[in-house]
Amino acid sequence: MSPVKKLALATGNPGKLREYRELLEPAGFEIVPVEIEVEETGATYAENATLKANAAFAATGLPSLGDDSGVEVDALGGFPGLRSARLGPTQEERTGTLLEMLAGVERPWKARFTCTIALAETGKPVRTVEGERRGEIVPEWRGEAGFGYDPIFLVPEAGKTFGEMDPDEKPRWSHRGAAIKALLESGWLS
Ligand code: ITT
Repeated sequence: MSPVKKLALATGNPGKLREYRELLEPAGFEIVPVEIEVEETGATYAENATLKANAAFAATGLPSLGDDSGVEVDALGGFPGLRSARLGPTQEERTGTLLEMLAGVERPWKARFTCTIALAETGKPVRTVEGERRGEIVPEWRGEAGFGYDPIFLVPEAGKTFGEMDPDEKPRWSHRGAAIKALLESGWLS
């Protein structure tokens, strides 16, 4: 068996950390969480993911991942997008704010979730991969699994919100599952 390879992950979000562990540990990686305040000043998900990956790399010297994600609602012109973490002080308030903005807008509230992962490591430029999932926002909370906006994000093909999916089911449908798969298939981690 090849030795376990350590990967740092810059995140303060326990839900994200759980998903990286679930997908990358079986592939032979140990995820070392790095909780550092990174100001998300980038103009794109890739720039923010790069800021996070670079911060974890500076702190650990390990190959390091940064993840920047967001939900984009078609009827709101892609809002909140890059600002998904800033709609309120708690996730409950963020979800409430988004639903308030949509009140009165005709359904379905089509949306997409996107996840960009940056990899920073010694001697190489930072590289990024991306995953997305299209779906729709629903007005009531469904399910308690997952984190963030999961209970209000419906995957129509699955007939469930992310909040109603088991931990091993969400990645099969999710933006993050797709991005992590792309990262594994890139060969950059070998
Ligand atoms: P970091 O420390 O990794 O930056 P964060 O929660 O600030 O954690 P983002 O800026 O990427 O991360 O998150 C944007 C928002 O979107 C935030 O409210 C997240 O909870 C939410 N979010 C991200 N991925 C999600 C997912 O898979 N399901 C539901 N909500 C998600």
